[in-house]
Amino acid sequence: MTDLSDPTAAARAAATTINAEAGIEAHDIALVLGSGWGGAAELLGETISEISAADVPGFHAPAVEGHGATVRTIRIEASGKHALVLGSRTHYYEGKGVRAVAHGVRTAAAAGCENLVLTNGCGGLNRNWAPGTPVLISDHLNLTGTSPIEGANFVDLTDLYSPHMRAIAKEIDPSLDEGVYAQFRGPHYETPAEVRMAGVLGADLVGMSTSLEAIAARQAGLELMGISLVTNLAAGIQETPLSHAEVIEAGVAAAPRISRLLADIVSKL
Ligand code: 8IG
Repeated sequence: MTDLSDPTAAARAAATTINAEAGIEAHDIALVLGSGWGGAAELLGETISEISAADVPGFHAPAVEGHGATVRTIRIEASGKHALVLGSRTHYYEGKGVRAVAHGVRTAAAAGCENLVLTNGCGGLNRNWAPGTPVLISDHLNLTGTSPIEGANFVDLTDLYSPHMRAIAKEIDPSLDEGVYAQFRGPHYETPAEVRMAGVLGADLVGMSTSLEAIAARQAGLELMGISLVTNLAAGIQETPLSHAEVIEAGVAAAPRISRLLADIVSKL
């Protein structure tokens, strides 16, 4: 088990392993693939190397079934750039601490990436977003009560979700909606009252990842975008209780379309 007591050193160690495995000096773009997004990698180009996340210093085996577990390097066919595809993430609700949550993003920066695409599956507050609808993240509400940043580092979060990258995404699919993502701690889903609260606060999407990673990414100097797959209407917005099976099912059904969308966006970066 890699010691994360020095997060920068841990990220450097992981990046060294990944770059060496791929036989390249640096990667260009990192992708974190959340629920439903696993199919995008194949469409990007040729996989140069793939290792189990468990073999990369500081990474953990995924806690949730349906989340991939490899770290892959892909040569993007359209641009010749190298994508670092993180098929799993550590969620804050796993209780491993914020260093574990931020490690993937910090590793991406240490591996040379300048751009980052964070994907997730989440609940939607907008009734017009049927399960399977992709939504660009315009901003977030971090409701976890914590930060991945340690010490007196007052990191600015203006335009955290790159307007430039969002514009590229909307060029590819002009029908893409945008929304504010609220990260709850989880792992329980929200109560209907909490979903109403999030709505009053300005949230359009509710999830359990992404915000903390985005903050760590900004600190690391990455230009990032976030894109959510609405796999369910948030609690109380839909009539029936939420189930993880339903989440997986919506992801599977939407996979071809959102994989194509993500690959097209990344090809333009
Ligand atoms: I997938 O409705 C998925 N992840 N917090 N709420 C929260 N996280 C989620 C949800 C949801 N759906």
